[in-house]
Amino acid sequence: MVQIKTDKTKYFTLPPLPYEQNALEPYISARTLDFHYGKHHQAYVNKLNEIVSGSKFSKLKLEEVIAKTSGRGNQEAIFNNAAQVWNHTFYWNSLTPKGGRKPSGALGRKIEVNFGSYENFIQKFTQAGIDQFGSGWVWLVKEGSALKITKTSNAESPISQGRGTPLLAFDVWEHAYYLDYQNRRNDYLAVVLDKLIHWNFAAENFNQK
Ligand code: MN3
Repeated sequence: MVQIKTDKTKYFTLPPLPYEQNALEPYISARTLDFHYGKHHQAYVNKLNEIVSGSKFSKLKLEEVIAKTSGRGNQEAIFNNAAQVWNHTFYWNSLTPKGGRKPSGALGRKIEVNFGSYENFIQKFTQAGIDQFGSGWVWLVKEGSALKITKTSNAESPISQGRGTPLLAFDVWEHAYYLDYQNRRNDYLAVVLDKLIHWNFAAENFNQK
């Protein structure tokens, strides 16, 4: 699981990208990362710091802020920004310029058993991304002994909903793909699943307890 560092003076900080901004080209451009990481992700961090300033939430870990504000209507702004900080960090770690291989080991076998084949998994995951109406996320999750593909809206995630351990996150907000793929969310899903998935990161999450 990703640990997000906290800086006591700023409460929450933007974690460094795990690769260079142009490392995911030509599949995700440096320009997209400049906006998506440098502007959108940074803005969630900035907004979160602004609205928790002086409150009890400024002393908590990011995961605790998410847990304590999830489903509380009056804490919606704190929840949305905290959850989006967490979700994006998890998403950057779900991608790697060294993708393009199938998962191996225990996770590879589990995907074949659970979904019938790796190709079936890709087909179902892509369909979930296409079917997510509006802004949201698609996740590969371990829930009990099963793997599941989960869709969430806006800032929601499996951790905010208590629905298992996330293995991979996939951002399907328009800002994730519009500069490179315009309205073609299906092309973004197909290319990134084929070229950029960080299966070793998913396996680390899968192998936890
Ligand atoms: Mn995003």
